[in-house]
Amino acid sequence: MAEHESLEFGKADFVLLDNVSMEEFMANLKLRFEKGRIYTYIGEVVVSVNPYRAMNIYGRDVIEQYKGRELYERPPHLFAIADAAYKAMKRRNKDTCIVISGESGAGKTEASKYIMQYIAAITNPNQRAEVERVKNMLLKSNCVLEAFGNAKTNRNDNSSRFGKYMDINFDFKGDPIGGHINNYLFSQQGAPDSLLRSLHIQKDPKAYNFIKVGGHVSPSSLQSCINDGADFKAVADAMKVIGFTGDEIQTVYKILATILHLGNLTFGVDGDVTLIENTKLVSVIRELLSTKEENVEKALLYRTVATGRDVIEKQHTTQEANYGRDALAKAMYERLFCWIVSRINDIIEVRNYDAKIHGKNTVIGVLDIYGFEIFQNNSFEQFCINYCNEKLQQLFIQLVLKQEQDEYQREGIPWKHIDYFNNQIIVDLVEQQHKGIFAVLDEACMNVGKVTDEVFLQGLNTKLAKHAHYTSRKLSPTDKSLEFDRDFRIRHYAGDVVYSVVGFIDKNKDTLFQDFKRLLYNSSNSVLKAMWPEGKLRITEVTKRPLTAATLFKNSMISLVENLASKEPYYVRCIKPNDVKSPLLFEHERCRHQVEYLGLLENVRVRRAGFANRQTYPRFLQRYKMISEFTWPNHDLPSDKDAVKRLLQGCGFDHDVAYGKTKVFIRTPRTLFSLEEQRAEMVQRIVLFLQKVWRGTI
Ligand code: AD9
Ligand code: MG
Repeated sequence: MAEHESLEFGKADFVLLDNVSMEEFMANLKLRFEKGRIYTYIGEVVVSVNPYRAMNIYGRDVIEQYKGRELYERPPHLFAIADAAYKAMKRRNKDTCIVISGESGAGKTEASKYIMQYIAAITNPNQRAEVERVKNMLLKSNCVLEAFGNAKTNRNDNSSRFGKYMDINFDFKGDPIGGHINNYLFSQQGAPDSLLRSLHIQKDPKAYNFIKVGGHVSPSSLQSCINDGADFKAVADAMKVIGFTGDEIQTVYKILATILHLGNLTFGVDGDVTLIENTKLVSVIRELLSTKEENVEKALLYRTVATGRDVIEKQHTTQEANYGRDALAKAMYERLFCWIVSRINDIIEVRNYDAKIHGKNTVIGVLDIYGFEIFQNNSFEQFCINYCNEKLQQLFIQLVLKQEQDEYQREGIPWKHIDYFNNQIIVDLVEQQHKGIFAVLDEACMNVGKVTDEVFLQGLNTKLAKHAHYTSRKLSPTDKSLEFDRDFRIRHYAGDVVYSVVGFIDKNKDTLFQDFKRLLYNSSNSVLKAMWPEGKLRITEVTKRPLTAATLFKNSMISLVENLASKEPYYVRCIKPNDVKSPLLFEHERCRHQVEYLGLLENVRVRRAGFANRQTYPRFLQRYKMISEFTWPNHDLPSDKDAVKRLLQGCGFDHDVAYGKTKVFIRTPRTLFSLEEQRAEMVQRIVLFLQKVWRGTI
């Protein structure tokens, strides 16, 4: 129950709805959005609706209002959640995490930035230089990652093309002393074009003049081909501040330039010989990569294959050469991004060993990850994203229920089981060994002989024919939603999604020819070389297949969830109100759909089935003592618990509450509501009384 919020703005907590129905939920969400109240609670979960306009609610003054306060004392806000996570960490010495979810453009990244800003603002009151340095680096690293990892898409002008989890480490004083970033990138995401767009580099050949042949790339000339030049300058500066060396920054430019040139490279044929049409570009690329010219050409036109003990060179067809070139550009960009993340991690890692060994070192994690996606055409990427959301939903179910249960247990309150849909069955459908979808996909990729998407689909149909959450065109031929033979459908917790198998095999395999890895490893540029350690292996030494994209993703999701599960979670659920970035438009159906698949109604129900509100006895008294003669202005009962009992009995609410060891639990929101109303009335009376005293009329 938040202060300073009147009903004119709707209910600040969905738990307070008269009836938990979709209609009431939506009406409240809409009303609040229209009144500029973009945040609403479900207990301790923040539901946020993207306002698509600058809100004057993130300033220093607002930060001050939330600092050290309890959740319900102020209007719902991200700062309140950030503060709750920070307080829990500091007071109870617990690792906490903030999980931000929602679909593309819903406001996750913005939310994560406000949360970081809040934490930066409330820590280090003594202005310790070392802590300021760490804070600065953490904030700057965000800027660099965004520059390389975000792109303009049709859904979001600044879309994160990677999921990000950032741990911030705090010392015993509660000041940040370091951090660590994990990124969740798809091995096969995006074409080089879109990756380049992410840097605002135009694909206009005229813009390529910035590279002076000779390998020197000057930042200022690079800028001239960047739409938003100042952005890139800021990024280079940020990299310098974080601690990237001059050589490293130069190499970053060179890699970006190489990717640009690769995009311009074309292949042709002469008889049965495949050749590069614009050979001048090969020299440029050679310069940029500090390798030998013939090696570049060879890697682009041939692949080395080991047949038994023999090693032969096989010429690419033009199609293969095109494919190889694109794979190289993608792989270079991905590797660059991952390298940047790992360099940032080296730099922001907790260095203060004293703090590590002697002091307590606790963590707040912030997860900004892609939400559930249903597109017109859903492919491997959507499949992974939606699997990720199944994992997070599973965690949410476990933790929300577990947390409630733990708290009731701790406080000695009887607990009654709540029914909910457990999506473990879908998680298993995807990740189970041998018969899960990822396993079937990996198996199909290992096939000798025919490796096609169709073979994969057949595998699914055989292994999963009876699974309640899986079907396909073959298994349900009359189903209208399955339009094509290539379609299969998963019944996700958030709804049905039809996927097309086209591209699954390709996207799952590491498609980069070994020759490129060796080429890059053999560069005399030590920074570049270090990015490609696997290029060290000779062709005959490459025995293991690299892990598939599905396996890598699955492993990273499993460890992410393990990590989150070890922490106390706080949730931010972001909703996108419309598809046209309008601050005014609340598209009902669009929002309803999100509320549905984020499981928000279920969330409200779980929350209400237990106790809507809980407060420690002293806190409760502080807030409501004026409504009872037994407690105002002070009570003379043996304990605060007795006083709270007396107060609630006096108001006739005794039947609706449970008394725990340290907290009072209020079952229905209505009770809390009445208490609030009575309180407001008393406050009003007291104010009037004081005014009279003041004016001397009493
Ligand atoms: V994606 O999955 O990375 O494509 P996000 O991260 O959910 O997506 P983002 O935070 O980038 O979305 O928000 C999209 C845009 O909405 C921003 O660029 C802002 O223009 C706008 N936005 C989001 N949140 C706020 C806010 N609290 N105040 C004002 C906002 N504008
Ligand atoms: Mg984002």
